[in-house]
Amino acid sequence: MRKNPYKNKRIFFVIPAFNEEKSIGRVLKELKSAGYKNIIVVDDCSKDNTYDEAKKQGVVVLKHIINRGQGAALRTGMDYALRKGAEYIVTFDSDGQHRVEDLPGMLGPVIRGEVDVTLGSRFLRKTKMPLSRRVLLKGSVLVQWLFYGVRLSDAHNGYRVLSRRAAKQIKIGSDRMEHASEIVEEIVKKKIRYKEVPVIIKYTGYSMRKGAGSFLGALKVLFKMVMRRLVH
Ligand SMILES: Nc1nc2c(ncn2[C@@H]2O[C@H](COP(=O)(O)OP(=O)(O)OP(=O)(O)O)[C@@H](O)[C@H]2O)c(=O)[nH]1
Ligand SMILES: [Mg+2]
Repeated sequence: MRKNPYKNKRIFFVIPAFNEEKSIGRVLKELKSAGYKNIIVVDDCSKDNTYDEAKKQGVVVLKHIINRGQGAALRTGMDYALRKGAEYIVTFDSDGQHRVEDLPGMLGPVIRGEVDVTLGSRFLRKTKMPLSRRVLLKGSVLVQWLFYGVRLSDAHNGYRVLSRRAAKQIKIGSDRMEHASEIVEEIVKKKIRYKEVPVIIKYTGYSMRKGAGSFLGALKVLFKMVMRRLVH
């Protein structure tokens, strides 16, 4: 496990969580044992024990009283982190797919002031992933390129680091999964300096069984991305 090399920086984690009682405890333990302190979980009205499991780890747990979606949860967590004086904000998943080992690589370019945002990319390194995911993710990359004019290697990766300045500039209006393309759109529109950083996303039986997983769900996100572009 790589320890936090930036102990003197105010790094805040915003972790959206929906029905992740099985994984949230382990994710939080790993972050804490690597020396990361300011952790905010946003429980989006989970039906299971996500809230209690997160609370047990002694981190801040915010709760939505209805399920509002991952985009809305990020907004809640980021607003809170900014109010608490965050210098850097990391958005990190609660289902165990993101690796703590990738944090120094993600944080470095922002902390050194080279860019204001780093976006994790699972396509800059050879990554094992199910074919259905590869096809859908590449579909989003294509939609983002054709409809938004932004050419990234990965379009829907929840692993990001934002400087305080970038976090203040980026407005997330989409409550659900479309927020990922909206964030990229905001970065480009507001000319925020960014860089993609290779990360490994872990695909496990657990991650595949739940979540945005369904093919239909992913197609819906793609459709909404296109529609958003057509009406804006
Ligand atoms: N707050 C909140 N979090 C959510 C919601 N849906 C998903 N999440 C969280 O957002 C993160 C990513 O969601 P996933 O469903 O795993 O999406 P993904 O990783 O892009 O897609 P997969 O490849 O299917 O895992 C996880 O930490 C989820 O717990 C939601 O409605 N509200
Ligand atoms: Mg996931």
